[in-house]
Amino acid sequence: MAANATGRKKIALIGAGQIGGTLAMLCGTRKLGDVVLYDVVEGMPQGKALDLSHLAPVFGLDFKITGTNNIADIAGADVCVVTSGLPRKPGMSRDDLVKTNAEIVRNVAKGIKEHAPGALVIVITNPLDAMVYLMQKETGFPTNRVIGMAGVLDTARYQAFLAEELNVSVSSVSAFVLGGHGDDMVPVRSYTTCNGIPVGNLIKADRLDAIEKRVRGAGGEVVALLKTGSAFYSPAASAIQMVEAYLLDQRRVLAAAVMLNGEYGLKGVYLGVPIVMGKGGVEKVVEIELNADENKALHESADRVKQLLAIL
Ligand code: TXD
Repeated sequence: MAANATGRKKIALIGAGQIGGTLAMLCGTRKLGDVVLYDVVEGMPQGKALDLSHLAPVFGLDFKITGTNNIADIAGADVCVVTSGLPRKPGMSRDDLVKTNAEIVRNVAKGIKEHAPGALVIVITNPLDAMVYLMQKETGFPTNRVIGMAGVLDTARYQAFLAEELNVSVSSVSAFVLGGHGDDMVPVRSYTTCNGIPVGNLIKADRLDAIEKRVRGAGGEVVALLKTGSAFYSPAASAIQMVEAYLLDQRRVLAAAVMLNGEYGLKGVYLGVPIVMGKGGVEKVVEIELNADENKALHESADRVKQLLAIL
C-alpha cells in the first residue's frame, strides 16, 4: 500500500453528494489521510472541500482536502470509496436504480482503473451487490480489492433496534446481517447476541420477527421520512469502519459484499457475508454454519442479485 507524497494516505471519494461529503468529514476528523472529493457537478466538490478545510483548524487537524471535477486528481489513491449515482426516491426500490447507476459506475470504474490501479475500492452505490460486481468486472482488479459496503450498515441497524428493545448499550449487542442489500437481506438471529447471550433467550420470537422486518425496511423508512434522498450519516460511518480496517490493518470481522467462490455454496456472485478485513482487503471469507431457514434465505437473496446481474 503506497502512501502519497506527504507520507499520509490518500483517500479518493468518488461522488461528493450526501454520503461523499459526510465521508470527507469523517476521514478528516478520524485522521485517516488526505482526501480528494470528486464529482461531476461543477463547484460542489470544491465548495464542500473549502468548507471542510475550514473545519480543520477548529479541530486542530492537518489533513489536506481537495475538491475536483477531474478524475485524474485521484491519481495514486490508496482507497477509493464510490458513492456516485442516484439515490432512491420514496416508493422506489434499490433495484429501480440499476440501469442509471450502472452507466455511472462503468464510467468511474474506467477512471479508477486508469488513475488509481493499486487502490482498494469500496462501492456504496445502489443496487449495491450488482454495482460492486460491475465495478470488479470493469476494473479487472483482484476480488480482494473490490468490496461492497452494506452489511456493516444493515448490521448496525439491527444492533440499534435490538439495543433499544433491550434498553442496553449498543456496544453490548453483537449481530450479523448477511445476504444482498435489499428487502430480502438476512438478519442472522442464530449468531446475534447480547454480550454472548443469544437474543432469542431475551426477546420473544414474534417481537424479534417484527424487529427484523424493520431492519429489512430501515433504508426505506429513512427515505420515506426524508422525501428527498436516502440515509447518509450511517452509510458513511459504516464505510469508514471498512476504510479503517484496511488502512490500519485491523483484521476486523465484519459483513461485506464480496465475490463468492464456492463459499456458502455460491459462486460468481457478490453477496454480503462475514469477512476478515485487513491490509489485504478481503483477507478471508468466514464461513459459518447457518440454520436451514437462514441458509434458504441467503440463497434466495443471491438469486435476486443474479436476476439484477442478468439485466446488466
Ligand atoms: O448501504 C448502502 N450501500 C447504501 C447505498 C446506503 C445508503 C445509500 N446508498 C446509495 O449510495 C444510494 O442509493 C446512492 O446510489 C448512493 C449515494 O447516495 P448519496 O445519498 O450520497 O447520493 P447523492 O447525494 O445524490 O450523491 C451522489 C453523487 C451526486 O453528487 C452526483 O452528482 C454524483 O454522485 N455523480 C457522479 N459523481 C462522479 N461521477 C459520475 N459519473 C457521477 N454521476 C453522478
